[in-house]
Amino acid sequence: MDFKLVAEDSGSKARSGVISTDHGEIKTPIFMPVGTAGTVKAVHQRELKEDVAAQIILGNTYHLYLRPGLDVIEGAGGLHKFNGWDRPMLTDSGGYQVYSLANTRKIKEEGVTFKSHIDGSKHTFTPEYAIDIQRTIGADIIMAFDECTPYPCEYGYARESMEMTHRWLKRCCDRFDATSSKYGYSQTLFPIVQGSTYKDLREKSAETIASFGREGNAIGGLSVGEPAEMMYEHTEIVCNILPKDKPRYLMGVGTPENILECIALGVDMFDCVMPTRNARHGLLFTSEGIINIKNEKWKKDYSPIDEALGGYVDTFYSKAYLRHLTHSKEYLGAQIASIHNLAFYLWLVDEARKHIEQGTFIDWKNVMVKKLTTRL
Ligand code: PRF
Repeated sequence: MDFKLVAEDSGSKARSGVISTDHGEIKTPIFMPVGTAGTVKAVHQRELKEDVAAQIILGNTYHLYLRPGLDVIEGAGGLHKFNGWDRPMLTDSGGYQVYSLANTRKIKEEGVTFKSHIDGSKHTFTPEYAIDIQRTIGADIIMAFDECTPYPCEYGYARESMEMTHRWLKRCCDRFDATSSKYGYSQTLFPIVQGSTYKDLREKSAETIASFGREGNAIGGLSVGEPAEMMYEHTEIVCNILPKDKPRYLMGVGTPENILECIALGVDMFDCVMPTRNARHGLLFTSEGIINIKNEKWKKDYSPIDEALGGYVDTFYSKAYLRHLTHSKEYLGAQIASIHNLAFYLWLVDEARKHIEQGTFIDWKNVMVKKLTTRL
């Protein structure tokens, strides 16, 4: 993997760049649609390319390991071959899903033992095993195994957890460096900063993570219920320490507003279930503001969903039709809304990139944030 900075904004810490992987390039800042189980819910791979313009998608170690299982993915020749997505992919390590989804998990120095949310079966993820699994899944960018602390979190617990995450990182790196990719293209490992909402811990963690000298770095443990201002504060602390010449990935963030604010702080990569999950409930992010497509207001609004985006579903289908589909719980409603919300997120980060490169980012961002938080 390689990262080249293209432009830096003069009015903020925003930057644009290009990540190169064996499955192609990613222009940053970028949003990565979440494809938990090897599929971005309700969206075809072809639509992801043509209508959403996704450059990289995410998969989850926890889910893919439990179902379909490693033998199935390895038999296909890795996740790219299995799901037909031939552009870059990233997998999260399970170091978050285990805490948010699995039942009765036990965290020890050796690793985490948990019960599957699917059938209750018992499993253990160690840092080494999380790497082995991600070697088998075969994503281009894989994540270190960490503990994401809840919010709020007592200082003592946050410190001990962070220190364990750092020891786990050493074990992840050792395993990663002692093994190689299985499918003939290269993989890279990103470590994850933790430290809850404590400034000194965040600084310590960012310094420790940076000292590992990996090709990119991630920020975890945020957007877990803390106020947005607190998330920005800690993102800023960490971005000011993580090396400038490597991509920075803020995990699980966020709303369009969160993304723009964090781009201004120097974040390059984002992922979140929000655009797809909200879409399935009829909540749309548009270039004019937020829409609940179920509202009476749209019953006879035959205007396109979002003409400014210019894509197929946004110019072809009307709000009234999408409202009808959503009310009728039709699959096509979820599909159109998901494609729309993702296309909007990808449009937003692409606009951000253009404004960074034109030197107009901050003024544009301030206008956009107002617009995007308006409920129509
Ligand atoms: N760690 C990992 N994945 C994550 C997070 C984390 O802290 C978050 C926190 N927002 C989302 N996804 N491994």
